[in-house]
This record gives sequence, C-alpha cells and structure tokens, in this order.
Amino acid sequence: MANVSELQIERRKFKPVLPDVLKNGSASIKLVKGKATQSVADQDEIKKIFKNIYGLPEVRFKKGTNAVAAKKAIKVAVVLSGGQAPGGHNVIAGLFDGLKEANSENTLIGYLGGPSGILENKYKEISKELLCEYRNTGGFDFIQSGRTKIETPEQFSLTKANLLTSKVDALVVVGGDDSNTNAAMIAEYLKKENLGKCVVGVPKTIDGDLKNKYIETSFGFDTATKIYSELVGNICRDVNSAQKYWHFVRLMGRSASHITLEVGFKTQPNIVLVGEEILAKNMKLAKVVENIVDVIIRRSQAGKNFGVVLVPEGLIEFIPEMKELISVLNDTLAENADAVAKLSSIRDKKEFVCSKLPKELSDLMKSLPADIASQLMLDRDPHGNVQVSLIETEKLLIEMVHKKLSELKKENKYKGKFSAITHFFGYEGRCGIPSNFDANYTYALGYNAAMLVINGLTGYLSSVRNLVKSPEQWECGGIPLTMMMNIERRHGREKPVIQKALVDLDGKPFKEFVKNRDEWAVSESYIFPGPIQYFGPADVTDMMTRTLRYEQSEK
Ligand code: FBP
Repeated sequence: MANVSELQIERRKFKPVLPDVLKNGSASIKLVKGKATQSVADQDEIKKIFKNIYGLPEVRFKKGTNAVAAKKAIKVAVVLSGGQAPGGHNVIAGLFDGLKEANSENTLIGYLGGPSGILENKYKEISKELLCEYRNTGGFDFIQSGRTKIETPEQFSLTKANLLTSKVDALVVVGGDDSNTNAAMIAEYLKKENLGKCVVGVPKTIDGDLKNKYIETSFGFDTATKIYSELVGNICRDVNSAQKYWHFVRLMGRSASHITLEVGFKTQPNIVLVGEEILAKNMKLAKVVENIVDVIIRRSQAGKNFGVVLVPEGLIEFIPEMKELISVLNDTLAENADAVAKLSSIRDKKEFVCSKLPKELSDLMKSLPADIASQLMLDRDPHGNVQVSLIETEKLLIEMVHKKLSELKKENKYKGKFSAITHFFGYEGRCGIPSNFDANYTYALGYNAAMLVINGLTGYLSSVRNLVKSPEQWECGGIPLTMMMNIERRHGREKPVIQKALVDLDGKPFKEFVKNRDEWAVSESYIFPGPIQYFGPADVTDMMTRTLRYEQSEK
C-alpha cells in the first residue's frame, strides 16, 4: 500500500482484545449445545423451506476441553456482502488468526466483490503479510463487497461446484439481514446435498437492525453513528453560531431509525423523526409536516429562526400512504418488469406505472414532486428493497414545510423566516476507521466464527454478547439463522427472511428519547461530540452507543 496516513500506521499496532473464553486455543474451548430452537414467526413455513437446518440448538463456548477442534486442516472462504460497515477487515483478521491458531495448516481465501465472487470463483488467498495492511482499517477494499443474491437452482449448483473445485470446507458470510438470509439458503442447500460443508454468518450492518436477544448489535453501527454524530454536532454548532438556517439532515439506516435515534442522543437536535413512531401513530405526511411546522413556529416566536432536524432515510416507507404506494409499486414493477424495461424515459415509465395503480395511489404519485416520484420508481435491490438511500425525503419535507409556512404567513399566523439547507449523511460513515468497540467486536466475531466452523457447525450466526462489559468478559457462541426468520413480501412474493429489528417503541432508548424531545425542540441543548478518539482516556475511546447502554440496562 503506497500512501498510508500517520493514523493508520499507529492504528495497525492496535491489538484487539480477545474475550477470555476464546483465549488459549481451540482445544480449550468447549462447545455447549442448548435447546432446539424455533423461528420467531411463521414456524411451519420456515420449517418447510429449511428442512435440514431448521430447529438447530443455540451453542455457547465455555472454557473446557474440545477433542474435535482442528485435528484436520480446513480451508475456509470468507465473503463480504451488502453495504460496507467499519470493521469488516477485522472480521477477516479474527477469522484468520482463529483458524491459524487452531491449526497452522488451515487456510483462508476471500471471495472478491461479494457473493458474485462465489459464482465466478474469483478469490484471493489471504496471507499474514497481505492482511497486515488491513488490520484495524475501515472499508471492505481488501476483497470488496456486492449485493448479488444467490437464489436460482443454477446459482446454487454453481456455488456447490465452485466450493468443491476450490476444496473449500466452510463459507463465512459477513452480511446484514438479507445476506444472512442468503447464507441460510446456501447452508440449507449444501446440507441437503450432504457435502459436509459449513456456512456461518457474521452480523454486519451500520443500520443496527440485525439484532435480537442474542445479537446485541451488528458491527459498524458504533463507528458509523460516531461519524454522523460528529458531523451533526458540527452542524448544530454552526446553527447556533449563525442562527439563520434550518438544517434538514437525512441519515442512512434503511428502514430502521436506530441510526437517527443514536445520533439524536449524541447531539440533541431540535427535531428527531422516528419512522417507527410515525407508522405506529398512523401519521399521514401532512401530520408529519404539521409537527415540524409546530416546532418551527414555536422557535420562531422565541426569535429563533434556526434549528436542526434529523430524518431517517427510511421515513418514506413508514408514512402510511407512502408505505401503501411503495408496496403496490413494488408488486406493479415486479409484475410488469419486462414492459417497464422497454420504456426508455422515466416519464414514460411513470405514466405506465400510474396507469396500473388504483386511482387513489395514482393521484398520490402524481401529486409528489417529480424527483421524488422518479426516485420511487428506481430499481429495487436484488433482495427486493426500495433503495431509500436514493430518495431525497428531506427535500420533500422542506418543500411541504415551506408551503405550509407560506399559507400560515398569509393568514398572519407566522411571521418568521424559513431558510433551509439539506444534507444526506450515509456513505460518509460506512468506511470509517473502526472505533475501539468495533475493532474489538469485529475481531471477536471473526475469531468466534472460526471456532464455529472448526466445530463443524452450519447454519449459524456468530454471536458475541454481554457487550456492555469489557471485551474480556464477552460471551461467545452461535445462533441458528432460522431462529431469526419470518415470512415477508419481497419482489411481489412471500419469502423467508431474517426479521429486521425496528426501533421498539416500548424499548428503553425510545422512551428515553420521548422524555427529552420537548426540551430539545425549544432550547439549544445541542451536544458536540467531536471526532472518534482512538487514543486517550478510556471514557472517550471505549464509549459504546447510547442505544446499547439503554437496551442492556433494561436487563
Ligand atoms: P446493508 O444492510 O447491506 O448493511 O447496507 C446498509 C446500507 O448502508 C443502508 O443504510 C443503505 O440504505 C444501503 O446500504 C445503501 O445501499 P448501496 O450501498 O447499495 O447504495
């Protein structure tokens, strides 16, 4: 690597802390099996689809002897799947070190460019020397990532053929809910084929929505929210200095509003929209706008024509009428894919699709600003998700707020000045240098994944928990992938998927937010968290997310 920053040189020396249970080698890590498990919902359907890997027991590692571990050398392949998240390289490092510690003859390859690398059999041998450049670094550039979904019978048999040709014994899929759903499908296929090959997942996504009782957080959430919080904090300070603009900041996170809520805690802006609350209260777009306008007017009456609004990127999918429109659009686009593909301009596509929609939804589509309507028509990703990162919801809100304020002005109910600026923070946070938390967590997840495959387990997600304690005390094990599944509608069809963890409105983080938001709305309670600190007092360098702290304090 030619150009390396001073920070990166220092950061390479960082030695992630391994949980005590994973220390001293695989032969001293005992595997303890729990009870058989069930999927979170739709048990009969999920069982039918995953006949061979359904109902597996949870497993935990404990100190003890393990005679099975690593007698025979194995070859493992790792693939990074979906959006980048800080710490991916440390998963590879932990995996590599865990495998080598168990048996120096074990080998690791990395499929290139995400799951398409499996299909094209494109990979890189991972060596200690190569890996050295990437330890504790952000990004996925060591082997890159991609969003290809392996789903057709041809793709499954190609996967099998390529794993056999390359003599791969186990595949580790580092991904979010969709990628790990895909991991479960590959595990099921390989198990059915009776090939003795393992598939293990690692919970990755900055969105923070791959979590449950056993997966306390996905990696990358900590670093990404710290980066966004620095940026939002800087905006809050600018707002407070210039006192002349309203900043509307859309934050990444796909459907769930976890990122927005966490950044809200860290910076305390005037308005934080939470998509899940909007859905639960069945708030129409007009009501969302009315609530924003209410705060703007209250602040304006106090002479404050400025403020900061946080908008989760998935908001659009939670507003009831938009949710319905998107859901019908998904089916309409899937059912008419060929006809839509033949039309060249977005205008023609829009007209064609509108002609297929029920009148009410067609009218709604036509009433939206042209850009937003076009953005709603963009291709779904291979897993059937609307690409919310490309929909400029903050602009839609500003336009509507502006309209409402102008009306109120005419009626003499508002005398202030509304000047708005937009931001979208998403890609800025996905490849940051991992925080100490993420550097330790990802290394442990990778090392733990090595222990799972060494023990011949398949259809599991690497689970490292007890995260509010110091890394030495973290608990390690595996959670059956099917345990987290339910049936959802994707691409116009019912599909098994890992259930997304949305913001729980009865959970501690949301309740904490509700306690504070009125104060944040009217005052300037802004917090300026500054950049991630990698060196210095532990209170600053090892600070974990407020979300995790609140959630774990419930127990
Ligand atoms: P994953 O769920 O794959 O981790 O991706 C998360 C994410 O960063 C979302 O927050 C965002 O909506 C999406 O990826 C953007 O996707 P893309 O990188 O394909 O533009």
